[in-house]
Amino acid sequence: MNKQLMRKLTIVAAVALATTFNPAFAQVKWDLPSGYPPGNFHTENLQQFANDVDKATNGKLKITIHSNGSLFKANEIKRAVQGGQAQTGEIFLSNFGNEDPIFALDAVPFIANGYADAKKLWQLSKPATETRLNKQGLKVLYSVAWQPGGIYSVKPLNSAADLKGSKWRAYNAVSGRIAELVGAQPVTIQAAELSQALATGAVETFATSSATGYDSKAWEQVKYFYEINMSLPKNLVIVNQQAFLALDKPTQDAVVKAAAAAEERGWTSSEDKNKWYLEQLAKNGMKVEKPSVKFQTDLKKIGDTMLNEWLKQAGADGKAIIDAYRK
Ligand code: PCA
Repeated sequence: MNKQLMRKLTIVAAVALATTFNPAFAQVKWDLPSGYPPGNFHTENLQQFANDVDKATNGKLKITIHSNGSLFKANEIKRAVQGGQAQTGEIFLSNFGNEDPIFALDAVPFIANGYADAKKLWQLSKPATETRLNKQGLKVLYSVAWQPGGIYSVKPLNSAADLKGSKWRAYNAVSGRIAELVGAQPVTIQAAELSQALATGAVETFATSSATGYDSKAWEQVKYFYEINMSLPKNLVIVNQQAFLALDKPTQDAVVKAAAAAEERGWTSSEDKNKWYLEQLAKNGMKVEKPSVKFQTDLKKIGDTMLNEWLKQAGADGKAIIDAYRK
């Protein structure tokens, strides 16, 4: 081989190496599993987040959303991100209340009454939540609340006693505890399987947001929605810390910036869309009603019991959050 050709080949090889292995050139791909359908407001927000990151990094970080539990089921996503099977993911925080009571706080009934309260509770519980997740190798990107939870039922409900014996869809420890306290039969089902569970009659009653009732076409089996304003539990978008730290600094900054925008946008859209979701339930033939005073009072008592239980489990950190929140 002559010297000139040799030099040319060396240059070609060097350029190839630089573009393949130099992190400044490499494109990074992240998978982002979520448990909710593509048209859900959380999922739309996730997609916008991914688009923003793509744009801000000139295509260097590509995030692919896998919605509706298609890559991992809702309650498996956290472990998948911890284990690095997915770099990032969206979790329903209170699904992990059995790992740590702090994760269950936003689902405990009647602590937060509306969006302003729920935001305040998040600001106050964020440091404790982040510390725990950091210890598990996770970083919080952003968090958005679901619409205030109400109770769906095949039959009309006038008091908590009417829930007794009904097949109650539970999806985490908190909703399971509600079932116990009202004497319902808990059946564990994630949102992606709710439509099917309703169709087969496996579920007659459940508590969730207007959005999930809409996503599940609840009206096909369920006639009643009671606006209980039970809680505004949150989804959290988390990332594996190692995957995050493997990004170059400008890309990390772009992710953090897009996440902050997504958090703001998500809370606004959650609140704005609540009315629309409720209208869709009514339009499709459901009775969307305020609960009777008796029903509301019964549930409030259950909420008090659950908050006391939570405070016992959550110890000093939990008490500090609630004290600050009540101030
Ligand atoms: N929808 C999800 C989580 C909370 C909510 O409002 C669900 O029902 O599974």
